[in-house]
Amino acid sequence: MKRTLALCAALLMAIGSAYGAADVAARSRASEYGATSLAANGLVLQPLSGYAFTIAGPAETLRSCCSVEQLRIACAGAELTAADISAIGEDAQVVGFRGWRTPVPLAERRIHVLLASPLEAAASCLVQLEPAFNLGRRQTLVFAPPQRSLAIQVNQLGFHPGQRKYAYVGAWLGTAGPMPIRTTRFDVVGPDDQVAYEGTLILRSRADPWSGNDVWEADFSALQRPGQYRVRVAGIGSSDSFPIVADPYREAYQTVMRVLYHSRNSTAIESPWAWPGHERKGGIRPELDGTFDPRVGTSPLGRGERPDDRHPVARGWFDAGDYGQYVPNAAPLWFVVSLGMDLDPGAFADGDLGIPESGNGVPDVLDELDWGFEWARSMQDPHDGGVYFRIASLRWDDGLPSSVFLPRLIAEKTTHATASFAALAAIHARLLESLRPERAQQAAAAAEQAWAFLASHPAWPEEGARYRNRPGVSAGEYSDTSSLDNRLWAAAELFRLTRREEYLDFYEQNFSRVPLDPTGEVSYSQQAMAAVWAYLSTDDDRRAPALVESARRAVLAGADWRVRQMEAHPFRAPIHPDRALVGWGSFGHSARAVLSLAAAYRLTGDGRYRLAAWDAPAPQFGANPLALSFVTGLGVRSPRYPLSKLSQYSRDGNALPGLPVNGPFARLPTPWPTTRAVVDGYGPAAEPADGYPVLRRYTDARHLPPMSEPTISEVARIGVALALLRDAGPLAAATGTRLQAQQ
Ligand SMILES: [Ca+2]
Ligand SMILES: [Ca+2]
Repeated sequence: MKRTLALCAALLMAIGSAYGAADVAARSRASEYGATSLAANGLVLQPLSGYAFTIAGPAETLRSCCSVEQLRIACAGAELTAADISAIGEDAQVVGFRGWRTPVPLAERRIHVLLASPLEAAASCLVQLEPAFNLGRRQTLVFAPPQRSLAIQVNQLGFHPGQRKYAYVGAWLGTAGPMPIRTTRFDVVGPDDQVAYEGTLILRSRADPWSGNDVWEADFSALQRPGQYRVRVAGIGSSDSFPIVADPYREAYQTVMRVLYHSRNSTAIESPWAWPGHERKGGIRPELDGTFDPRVGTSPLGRGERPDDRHPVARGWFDAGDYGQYVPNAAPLWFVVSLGMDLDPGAFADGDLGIPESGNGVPDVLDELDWGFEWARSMQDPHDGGVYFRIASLRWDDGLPSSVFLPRLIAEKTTHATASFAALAAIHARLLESLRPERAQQAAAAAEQAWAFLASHPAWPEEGARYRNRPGVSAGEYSDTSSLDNRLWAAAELFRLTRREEYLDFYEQNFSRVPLDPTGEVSYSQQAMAAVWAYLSTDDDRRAPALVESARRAVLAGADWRVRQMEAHPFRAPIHPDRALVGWGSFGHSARAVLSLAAAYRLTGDGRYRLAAWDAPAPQFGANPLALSFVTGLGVRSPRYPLSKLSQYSRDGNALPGLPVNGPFARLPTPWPTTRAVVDGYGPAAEPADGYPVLRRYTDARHLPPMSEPTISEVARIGVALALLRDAGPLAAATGTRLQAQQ
């Protein structure tokens, strides 16, 4: 035993100094299971602190655990007894899948060991897993106190000097519960370990059901000097390194919004604009884009279009993991860019995205919208102004766009798509009015033609009903049981553009018929809050003062709700307090709350909204129990397997940077074997099913759309949110003095 230890001591000198890198390697290896395999008995030892560590390995070989005898641990040469070990816990989770066509779930078991007393910084332990573990032979792992610990979670993109700054300290040991935090002191250190700030940890939530952790908060808001820092806790380790810098989201804004360029149809994606490895030779072949689905001509809004007739469709962006393109789903992009322009026109510049249109005198974000508008216009029927709902393949696409070989089918016109189109075209006309007047006129005419179609045709699908695919079609249906909100938005935007009374009348006569949910996002189905913002932003004396006040109250109610949730949530997430509702990005897309908060700040000047807006992105970028950024390529560690064909089939198979994955999901829908396997894999003793902490229910695998599929509307929401947190923007007007005054 001692001889082995002496041998390993030398080894450890090398390993110890590289531990910061090693824990990242261990972490990324865990997410590589989907691509490689657990079959090699690849056990990973991940230190959580100086007194706790996790052994992770394939569930079929690493047996359920455990006694001290099975787990022989010798620290600094002395074998530990039961008295030296405070607790041993375990948990299990599906961490990925092997194979694509018939995916095999890869279940990982983790054994968590809590020592009674911490190791000295230079010490180490040898952990011997006996054959009883089903490993076939004795395995030896080395534990040393980590330099960087995932038990300290922080926004990995950093902080503006004037904003509030928090890190969170805590970890979960499975069945052994929260890892106890044995100190109440923390400091913040620079690259040379020089202490820049010292503070006291405050308990925010004990045995927190969201994370399983005891959540301790490290508040270092008072530290405002720009630099590169880590939060350090004695006995635990340090956080990831992060900057305090005037413009922490400059690069992130560009990276996220450039997803739109990479998602363009009908063009080669190439150097110098493409990310290396993400070049591709073209979009869908023009002759395939598109033909009418057999149902179009005979649908209630059809005019006898013949099956298989060609109707050329071009440009736009692929909506999500597949290559379908949907008008109501794209419409929120115009809302968020328009909102961003209302709140801070200076946040968007020509040249800021590095796209082919950089340098043409038009803000790049508007160039990008114009690529989308060209497509949306091609989805409008020039004969009557009605708008086809979507263009998509019969079955989910595979491979790159240029390898799609079946004609893409244009689906029926719907009232929902036509109204969403009228709204987006009206916005397009307004945004381009001074920059490209001819284009603006074209967009305005298209918007009004769509509106005229709505006025002269019955609603379809009828109010209360939703669009259903015909048998054999697997493209998205995007359930929306009302088009009235879509129409309300179109009316408000057309009024804002034209100031014509008929649009004002429609809005004012129908406002009370449309349910408002200020806490939700403007989406493919819920567009009432977009209508409200358009009405509120139209400076016109003819508006009814009571409806202006209603609109204002709705915007503020949305922001107030978010502020309240952030104050209550252990990780300051702007989300509903019911944990069962976590999903589809509600936690993973926390930055989107900036849009609501910035709008409220504009209306009131109340600094609470501005401070909350700066807090909002943190859970998305690492201040979460997994210490993981939920946007590919951003932060210290981020997902590698988004559901994105453009990623999967890129030159090296690497994730396209800037994709916001949905992240944790409380109750996965289980019509698929993959999601079923994940739900069944939480354990042990995960019954009732909610016993496994909600914010740990995330698997980085493209097989799980509810966790891993990004969409273009989410890209735009996050991108514009980050654009508003710019150095010179209104939200950044904070100085240290003002921050103090407003707390
Ligand atoms: Ca430009
Ligand atoms: Ca709707």
